Amino acid sequence: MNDAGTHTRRVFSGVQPSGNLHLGNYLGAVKRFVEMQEEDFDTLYCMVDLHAITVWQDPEELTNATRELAAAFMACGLDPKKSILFNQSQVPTHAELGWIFNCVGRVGWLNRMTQFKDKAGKNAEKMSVGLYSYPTLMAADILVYHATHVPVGEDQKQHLELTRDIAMKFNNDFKCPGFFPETEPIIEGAATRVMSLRDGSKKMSKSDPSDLSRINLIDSAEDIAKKIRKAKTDPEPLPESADGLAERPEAKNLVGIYSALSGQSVDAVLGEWGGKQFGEFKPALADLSVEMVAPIAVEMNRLLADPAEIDRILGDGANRAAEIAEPILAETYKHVGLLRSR
Ligand code: AQP
Repeated sequence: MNDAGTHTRRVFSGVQPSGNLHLGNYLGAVKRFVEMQEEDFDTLYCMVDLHAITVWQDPEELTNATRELAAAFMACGLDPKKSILFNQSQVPTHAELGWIFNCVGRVGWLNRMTQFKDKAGKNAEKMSVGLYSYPTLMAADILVYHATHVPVGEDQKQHLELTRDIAMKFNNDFKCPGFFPETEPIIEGAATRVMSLRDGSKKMSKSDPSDLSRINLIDSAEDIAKKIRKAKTDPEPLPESADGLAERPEAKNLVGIYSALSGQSVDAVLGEWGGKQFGEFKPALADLSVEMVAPIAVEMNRLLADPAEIDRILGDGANRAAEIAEPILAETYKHVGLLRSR
């Protein structure tokens, strides 16, 4: 808490280093991270590697993916001088508070989480315990900094509601009103739910087996253009207004991407493109996507040429993050009654 007795305006958000960052992560989350870095907030952005290992990760690839994600963050505009950039496993307080929250959260609450059901499908029995308790660790990631605001895509809304439930239960159980803040989700990225380019009913995702389903930020200009050209569409021309997109998920997705990348409203995009065929619209979308996304890969490759510098930035970020988190964890232990004598 600050001198005024309120929580410092602090942003925390994380992305899993579980594969290439894609356009959905960028438009749903990272673009907003960059804007919030320039606003009146302390900002912490984390590569949540402990979340990534809730499903199998090849160890060498995980290390590389963590550096790639750090490079992607910086190439998108996150500045380690303005924001704290770090990977989760270097700050052990996340896991320590996560355990306490495993004891505060209820099994019934976790049973309602749709992301676990989506990821586990019919194989719930074979999933790791970590995947099931993912949301309690996510609550710890946020609350170990007393973060007040969390920018995320729409798919994370339910996890943030759980974070608030855990904060409130902790504050009630241990009679410490206001100790953990009621964190506010910021679901207002340029496009909060970008869908797969191959199936407009599925979200664009790192783990989709088809690389054609997503635009990776590391993709070359040629690949970006090819993926837009091959994106699934329907045979109708684009409608004149947003209502006409209601039953057309693929068209809605491509128009949404155009709108987010150009900064124009969906109605403005349809004002220009309504009545035209995808044969005309797709080349324009490909050009716009290449213009906006391809420079990110160029900068990422430049940063990745010096992995030692990336490691230095993450180490420095972890030290700065730990300075905020450790006193909050120490106070949490006191509330719970856990003895600390050293
Ligand atoms: N398709 C999307 N549209 C908008 N926002 C999205 N986000 C993810 N996909 C979309 C947002 O990106 C942030 C980081 O996500 P994450 O990597 O931590 O986890 P995720 O949501 O599980 O992402 P993926 O791509 O779907 O990864 P896999 O396939 O590994 O599960 C979050 O703020 C998320 O909302």
